Amino acid sequence: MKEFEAKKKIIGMLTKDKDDFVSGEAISRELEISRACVWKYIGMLREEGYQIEASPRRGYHIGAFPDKLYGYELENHLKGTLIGKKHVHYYDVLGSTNTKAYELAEKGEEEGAIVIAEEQTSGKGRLGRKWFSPKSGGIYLSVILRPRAEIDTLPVLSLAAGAAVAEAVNELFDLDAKIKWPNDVFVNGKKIAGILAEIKAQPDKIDFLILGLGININSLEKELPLEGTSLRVETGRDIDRLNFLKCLLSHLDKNYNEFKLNGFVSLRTECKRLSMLLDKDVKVNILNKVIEGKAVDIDEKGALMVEGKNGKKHRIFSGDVTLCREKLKASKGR
Ligand code: BT5
Repeated sequence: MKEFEAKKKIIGMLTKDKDDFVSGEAISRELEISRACVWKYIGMLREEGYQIEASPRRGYHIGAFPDKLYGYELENHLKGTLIGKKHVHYYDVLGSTNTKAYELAEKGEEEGAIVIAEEQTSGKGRLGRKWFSPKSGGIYLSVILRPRAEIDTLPVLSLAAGAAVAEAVNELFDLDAKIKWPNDVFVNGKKIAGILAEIKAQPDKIDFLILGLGININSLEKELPLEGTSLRVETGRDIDRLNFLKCLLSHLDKNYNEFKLNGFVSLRTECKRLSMLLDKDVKVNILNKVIEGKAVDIDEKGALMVEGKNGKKHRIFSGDVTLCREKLKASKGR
């Protein structure tokens, strides 16, 4: 049995009834491994930070969990059926989880596999920008997807991922997270998460899509750029990252399923409900062009519709958006 599977099963047995002890014999029987092997895995888990008490007569009991996203706890606690259910690739440090996921996908890793790192040394944003990824401050996650869909339908998956982050924040906390088209999640006017989708495709077929999510969880203000915030900063308390990850993966799985079944139809309604831009005056930077106007819709392909002062409607597929209110605030601050 592979090491990850064995540890996952042991944690599963020890957390079934957290107050109970589980005998070494029961674990050895269930996993079909020797008692010595059970002892070896328990030792490894302890080294990874799990507090596991051993009593000669009663067996093993789990006391405390480390603040690490190893992923052993995921399979049994996720509501969804695909994302994060099977393969979790965990790293203490990576350059970028998206780059690692891309490499794994090229080698054939399955849809639904996830890559998680405690820290990224070259976390990527869009267009060569950087993503601040302080150690254990956030969740740095990439999901491998292999959608059977037309390539022009894929941009909505970034929106669906942003919606999943906002849904998880709003489910677990008394906060009002909003999505900012095309790939940001905001809380109280500051950026709490960003999404980076990367695609490998042939003219007639999508090989895979890597959906990268960076969410600021316990990062401190001083570890983030001025425009960023974290759940800890907004709630004033330490957040259980594993609990948030479970909730996030469940929403991500739900939204991806919805995409596979019905495309962007009901996801569009949800994205519009969560949007912080609709009905607001915005300025959109698209490469060397700037469009100003009111954000009036997110259309059926996920494009942002902006109505200019002259009534002309612009259909925007990518770009950086600022709220005109933000511009005012920024200029007042100077
Ligand atoms: C994004 O790009 O927002 C996409 C971020 C995706 C990060 C994840 S982490 C897991 C996976 N692996 C990766 O290597 N990346 C993905 P963009 O819209 O271009 O925004 C980047 C801008 O956000 C930067 O230029 C900063 O202004 C700001 N920023 C950087 N780090 C931030 C942070 N931790 N919190 C808030 N804002 C940040």
